[in-house]
Amino acid sequence: MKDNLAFAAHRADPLDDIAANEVDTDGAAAHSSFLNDLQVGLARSQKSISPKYFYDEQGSTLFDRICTLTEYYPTRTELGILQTHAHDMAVHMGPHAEIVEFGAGSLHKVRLLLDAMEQPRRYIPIDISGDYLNVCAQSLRQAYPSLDVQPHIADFTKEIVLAQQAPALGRRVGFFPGSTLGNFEPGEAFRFLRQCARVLTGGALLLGADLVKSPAVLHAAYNDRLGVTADFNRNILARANRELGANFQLHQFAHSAFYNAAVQRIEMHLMSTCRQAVQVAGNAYTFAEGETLHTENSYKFTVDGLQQLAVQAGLTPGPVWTDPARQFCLLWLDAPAHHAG
Ligand code: AVJ
Repeated sequence: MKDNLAFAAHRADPLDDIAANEVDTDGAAAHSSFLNDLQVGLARSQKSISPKYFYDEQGSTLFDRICTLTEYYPTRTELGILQTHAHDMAVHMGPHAEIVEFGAGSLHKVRLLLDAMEQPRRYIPIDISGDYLNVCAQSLRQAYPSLDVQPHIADFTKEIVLAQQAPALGRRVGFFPGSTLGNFEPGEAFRFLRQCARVLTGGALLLGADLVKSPAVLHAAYNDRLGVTADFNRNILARANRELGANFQLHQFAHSAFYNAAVQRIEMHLMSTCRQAVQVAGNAYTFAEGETLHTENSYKFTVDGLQQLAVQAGLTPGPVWTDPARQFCLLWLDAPAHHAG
């Protein structure tokens, strides 16, 4: 397993992070971890930065545009699966369930579940981007006046701390759509699922995952003709300029996205088109011509592979919902009530 890539930067020992009660709840902490992670990432031989920093307000807006692109099949495919099978999913959740969503996006997907559920009790969207989260939560409250909406500003790649679920009310169901799990390295995905088994004890996880498919389809999805994905990729540099006073010359970094079939993932990079130096908070970093900053991995999955990983993490596979072309899937994973730890 590679450990020099996205998400590795901010944890010396990922297992310790699971135990630590460390949650970013204010902008200052988020700011300093971006600066620290960027400086650490730029000092590596393969320069890298975690894709979680894509999502400031402008990055979130660009991502919402990606989701509407013809080439980007995952969002509409997952929405189609949710539309077709929401009732079935809601039956598995049972009455008075609460939904914990990891990485709340536009909140569009959860509405499909809420509309099908029998008296949903509470909705807890967890996201690192507090401003965006609060705007989205407010609109959801207006649409569902009787729903208890409790946004939780946190970095769920580090640690999830939630109040214990009151017993006998309804199940707690985790919702992790969009194949965001694909941003994790395999070991991190395992630890995340194990954490879900703990936080969701007695409930379940509804997990969306993008499936392995033709490299041409994958390539097009991350190299759209309008260049929105390129803008999204470069926004991480624009954000560093805005927030950290860095001086990245955006036009001197080319968008590069390709499918690495050996490890079943899309890799996104920003490639320096010339030899150049960049300043970040008083430090200079040089890029050779053609050198890249690795910004994202997006792993693709098989249903079998994911279910095996889930079992190892203490979850019990249930139904699988997919589209006719089997491009994307949603997995039901029960979190047994007597999970140790
Ligand atoms: C949000 C991680 C699922 O990997 O497809 C979209 C992010 N990056 N286009 C993905 C993304 C480039 C997306 N995930």
